[in-house]
Amino acid sequence: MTSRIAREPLAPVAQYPPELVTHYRERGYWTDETLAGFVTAAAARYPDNEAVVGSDAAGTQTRLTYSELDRRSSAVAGGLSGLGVRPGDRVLLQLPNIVEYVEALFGVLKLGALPVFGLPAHRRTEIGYFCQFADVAAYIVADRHGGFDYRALAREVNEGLETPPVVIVAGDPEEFVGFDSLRGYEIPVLADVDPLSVAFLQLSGGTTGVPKLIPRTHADYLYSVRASNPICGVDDSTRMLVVLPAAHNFPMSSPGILGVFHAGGTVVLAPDTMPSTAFGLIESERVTHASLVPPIALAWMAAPSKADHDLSSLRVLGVGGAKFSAEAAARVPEELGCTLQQVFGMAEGLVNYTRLDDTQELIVSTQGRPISPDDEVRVVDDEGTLVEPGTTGHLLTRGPYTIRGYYRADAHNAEVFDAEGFYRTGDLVSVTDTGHLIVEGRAKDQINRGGEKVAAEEIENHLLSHPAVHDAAVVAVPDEYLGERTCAVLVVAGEAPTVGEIKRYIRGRGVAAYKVPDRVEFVTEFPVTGVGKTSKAALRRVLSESIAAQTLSS
Ligand code: OOB
Repeated sequence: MTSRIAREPLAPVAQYPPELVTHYRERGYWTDETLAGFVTAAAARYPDNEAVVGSDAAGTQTRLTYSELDRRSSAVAGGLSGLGVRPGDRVLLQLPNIVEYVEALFGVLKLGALPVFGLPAHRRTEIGYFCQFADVAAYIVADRHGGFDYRALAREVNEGLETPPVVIVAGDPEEFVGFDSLRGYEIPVLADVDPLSVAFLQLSGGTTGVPKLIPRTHADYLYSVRASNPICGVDDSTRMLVVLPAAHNFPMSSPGILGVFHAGGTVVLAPDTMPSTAFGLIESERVTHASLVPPIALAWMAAPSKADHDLSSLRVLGVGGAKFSAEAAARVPEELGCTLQQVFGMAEGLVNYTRLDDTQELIVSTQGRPISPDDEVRVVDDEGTLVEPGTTGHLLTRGPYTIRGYYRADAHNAEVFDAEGFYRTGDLVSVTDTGHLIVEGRAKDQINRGGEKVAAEEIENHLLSHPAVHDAAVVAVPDEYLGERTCAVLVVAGEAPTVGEIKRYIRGRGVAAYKVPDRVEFVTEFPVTGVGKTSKAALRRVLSESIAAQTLSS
């Protein structure tokens, strides 16, 4: 079909020390299971169980058994191979929660190619960067979603690339390759994949000017998935509603889609995040599990339509990605009739869960404890000295499913991984005497906007490219619903642009909508620290005081 463009081999990634590889294998954490063989193995165990229920790109409600998913994903692998995609190549997925997402994911993995997980919200700047940085061979999108045309995005991205990927479109492909046309193929054998090799590149929340890519191996990731299942009560009777964008680490693996598929349960894909959509699906599909970020959990609890639906099948509600207030957490069992499970995880690895049989006090007031007995957690002060138990400090971690380095990021890796391989998470935590972590705050320069992460530096760089902006600082301001929103504080030269102009300008830079500053404030100068650097802590303080004053007076 298309002539093959030779792609760069995957760059080398930081390895786990050999003695730990042996240890993790001996403990049975790391096995020979791979994501390439994952669906075929599940189909052998549960051929006729329902694997996935959801809309396809055309909006048709679709149900696939494990055998059907196995067959369809093999066809995708064969079709990709026919397009010239080879094992080891990177394939960027940017799909909403439609059944083609799961078919595409496992198709890419079966071929031994590496998914790169884009989010539906990403735009020209992010997608162009991933394509270039990971030398992406194929880019899979839906035709339209949420009123946005992804074919137009693909055209724009490809124009800026020297070796553009082949674009595959679920739905109406226009001039691109139709996802449906891949379905005529067969892949005769599964790729022979090393379980210790990199399976995919996941996106980091990021703290730097450009997002970092996270290389996860088959063995490390599947360990976290298998070990999550019993902690979350996932088995073959599980019917899990996926409301968050499916490519996020949380709905993918904690325990997520992969956990459910490993156990032979059913994934129910929600086409949007509206509470009424979710409630309708919980009732009609007898959903047992769901994973949400705090704002959506709050919206579920507040939605009047709750009373119109039978939610009695719901057993476990996982909430994570951002801090869930103890006050809201306490209301979950009463208001939604299920057990709350707090989840504090990161795409880099470490995932903590409150246990289903923890006391109500622990479930409400902590963010859980690590999955693995071999997850090492250190809490240190600013000088790197271990703090007394119960005291707040910086969370460092290493373990059997936490990465040792980002993809192609040596300088950054030298900063965020210490000499012993511990990852500096940037989170401030305290640890209870039961080993549960409480997230107390954050030291990293990031805004957690209801679970979506925004790297301050990335947006500051965009702001600084505006001719009237002399200096820029992006900080979090408290928000009742999202927890935090972004505020751009600007020092301008000459006549100040309007707030609307600044927002339009950032949008025009081709970034995801959730990164566009919610507020814009103008100042004449920034407060500085003792060493003359902009003091974001002082800025945040001033802003939250002025917002509180505005709220009081309004
Ligand atoms: C999840 O992953 P990421 O990579 O989008 O973000 C990780 C960061 C953490 O370092 C922390 O700052 C924050 O998100 N976070 C939480 C939290 N869960 C994540 N902060 C407070 N309370 C929580 N419960 O967000 C993620 C990955 C896997 C499972 C769950 C969440």
